[in-house]
Amino acid sequence: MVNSASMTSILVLNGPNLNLLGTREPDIYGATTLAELEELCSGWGEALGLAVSCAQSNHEGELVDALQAARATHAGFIVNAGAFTHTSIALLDAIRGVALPTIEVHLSNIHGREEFRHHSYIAQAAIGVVAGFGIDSYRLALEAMARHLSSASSNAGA
Ligand code: CA2
Repeated sequence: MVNSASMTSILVLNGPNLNLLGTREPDIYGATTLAELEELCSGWGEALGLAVSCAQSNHEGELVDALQAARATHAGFIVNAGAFTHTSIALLDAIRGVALPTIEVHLSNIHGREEFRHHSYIAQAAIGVVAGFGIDSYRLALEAMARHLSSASSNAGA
């Protein structure tokens, strides 16, 4: 049993329509529901020494609020902003403003899809992007976050 009080907290934030995961378009987004994905993220995080909390909203302002509110209690963000990835300067500004390490994730390979999905505003503020591996994109992002945070802390004061 890991003591979550001693673990680094990470917020996994999902944007619009991701509450529909597992219910439609399984050919693109897979058959795993959002609740199942959140449970998996908690388990993957725990194995990496990360306490994962999860949130989802269909509303741009609520996503901005969630990022700002998490600043005091979290060490980094894994963000799938859904379609707001391609449109939202507000989310870009929020991630820049909060200034915590952020990894952008996508279930699908946005670069292999329609042209309008190729550009991401979020990517400009992210330390990295993982896309195209279905729910494994989140697992890979959590692994990358754990490595990033541990190398950042071992370099602190160097
Ligand atoms: O591939 C991803 O993770 C996306 O962020 C998903 C967004 C899309 O707009 C981005 O371009 C790429 C769409 C999320 C919609 O999720 C649904 C899930 C199940 C059924 C319908 C929509």
